[in-house]
Amino acid sequence: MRLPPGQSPTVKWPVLTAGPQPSVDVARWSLTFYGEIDEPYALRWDDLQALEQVEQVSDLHCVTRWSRFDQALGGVRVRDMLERARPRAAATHALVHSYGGYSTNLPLEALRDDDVLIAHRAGDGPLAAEHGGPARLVVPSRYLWKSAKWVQSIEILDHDEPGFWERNGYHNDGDPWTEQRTHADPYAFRSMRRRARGVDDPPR
Ligand SMILES: Nc1nc2c(c(=O)[nH]1)N[C@H]1C(S)=C(S)[C@@H](COP(=O)(O)O)O[C@H]1N2
Ligand SMILES: [Mo]
Repeated sequence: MRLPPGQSPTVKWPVLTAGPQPSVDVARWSLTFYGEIDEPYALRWDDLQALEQVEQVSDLHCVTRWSRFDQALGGVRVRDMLERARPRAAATHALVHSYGGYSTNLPLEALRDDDVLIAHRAGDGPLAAEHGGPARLVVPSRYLWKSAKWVQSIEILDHDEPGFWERNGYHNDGDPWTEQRTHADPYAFRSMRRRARGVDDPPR
């Protein structure tokens, strides 16, 4: 079974972008790792190209109910990049930031999956700008809002911190197979966030 519940296959690749599309020039592009790591670093475009490249074919599942099968992708495994950053013992999560201000959160474990890439190729060409080119995160195991386009930095944290859509009603985990589309209980989610800040809950 390749189609998660509540999804329909699509042949074309829709574009979903909240807000204006940032324009990102490879001459100025960089990807920075910072936070709860022993070796913060930044990659320029040539550095990314010099790393071990992988090619894979992935199924992509958007929370708006389309699934695109067999998308060819090329790029670098995030696991390899994380290894170089040497996350500290307390590190548990990442907040991924994009050019233009988008963000999304993931557990470090999810970023270490084999098929999680910083992708810069799609089909047989460079990743198109509207799909996040020059480079985007791809996390096939989660709904596609976790796959940040125009990726700029990966912040390693010792706690979980919701990103743009996770703060705006989407589920914190986004597993397509169990249809984790939206927060089943927004009050409980906001309560978790308040506790992280040491703030009391208002009455329900
Ligand atoms: N930077 C950025 N990344 C993003 C988004 C966005 O608005 N900005 N949208 C997300 C959402 S909701 C989806 S469904 C996918 C869509 O990717 P696509 O446009 O390549 O299909 O990108 C995700 N990554
Ligand atoms: Mo989406």
